[in-house]
Amino acid sequence: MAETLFWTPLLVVLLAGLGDTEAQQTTLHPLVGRVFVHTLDHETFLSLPEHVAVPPAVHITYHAHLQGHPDLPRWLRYTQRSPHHPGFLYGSATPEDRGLQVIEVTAYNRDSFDTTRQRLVLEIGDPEGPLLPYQAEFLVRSHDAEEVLPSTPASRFLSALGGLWEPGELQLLNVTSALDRGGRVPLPIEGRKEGVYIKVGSASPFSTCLKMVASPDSHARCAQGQPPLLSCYDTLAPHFRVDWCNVTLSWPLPCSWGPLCPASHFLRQP
Ligand SMILES: *[C@@H]1O[C@H](CO)[C@@H](O)[C@H](O)[C@H]1NC(C)=O
Ligand SMILES: CC(=O)N[C@H]1CO[C@H](CO)[C@@H](O)[C@@H]1O
Repeated sequence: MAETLFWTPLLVVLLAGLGDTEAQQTTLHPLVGRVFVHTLDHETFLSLPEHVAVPPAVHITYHAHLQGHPDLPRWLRYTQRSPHHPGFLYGSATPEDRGLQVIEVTAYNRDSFDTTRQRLVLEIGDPEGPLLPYQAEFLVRSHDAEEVLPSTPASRFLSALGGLWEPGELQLLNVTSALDRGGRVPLPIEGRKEGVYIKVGSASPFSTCLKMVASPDSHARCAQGQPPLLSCYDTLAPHFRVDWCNVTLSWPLPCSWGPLCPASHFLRQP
């Protein structure tokens, strides 16, 4: 009896396969200048009956492109750790992307060779709420992009970062794999990560500590291989290993922080 119970879900999976030939359609609402993450879950594409778990051995890969084009729109990237893992579409839409974009996703079952299609209708609009003029980008060396895209690690990063800002809400603006900025793929034997850039924005000003770590003095120390001027407790450690030599701040106003004002080449307007 126990055996029957064990095998039934597997059988259902084999029969269901990636059966749906009609493309499913989902509407999503990315916001201009805010990070957008859409998870391509195996569940969604397997069209399993309810309460049937995805067998751990299922291999699925995805291909996504803008309708009528071979590639994704420039702002949107695709990543997947392995065919066992979910895929992610992520990025930060620019003002030119406002409006409708239709993304076609094809899932390939690597075991059964079945394919399933899904259409994602992206209605890209402007965010509501206050402007976020204070923006900072961090290089997190301990993680790959896929590891910070799910909502739990992302909000964990934001709440840990809260200690380095004047109180106020922080929002995720952009996530970029260090590989997309010229980083190198680490050798697997090194057990190291590719690294990920995380851009955060707030309506509240930076803490003095954050201004100091991004100051020309701090960058000069880094350039000489010395530790940066981190005057506060690293609230992100040990979970997130931030490279404090690679913090970039941007804000819309002329800098009035005197010696803490970044050198002009570090100043980037949002
Ligand atoms: C997000 O990051 C990517 C990669 O660094 C960059 O090309 C893009 O302009 C950024 N988008 C926004 C809205 O900042
Ligand atoms: C990926 C990386 O390490 N980027 C930069 C981090 O900051 C140092 C010092 O400013 C630069 O030398 C790196 O290129």
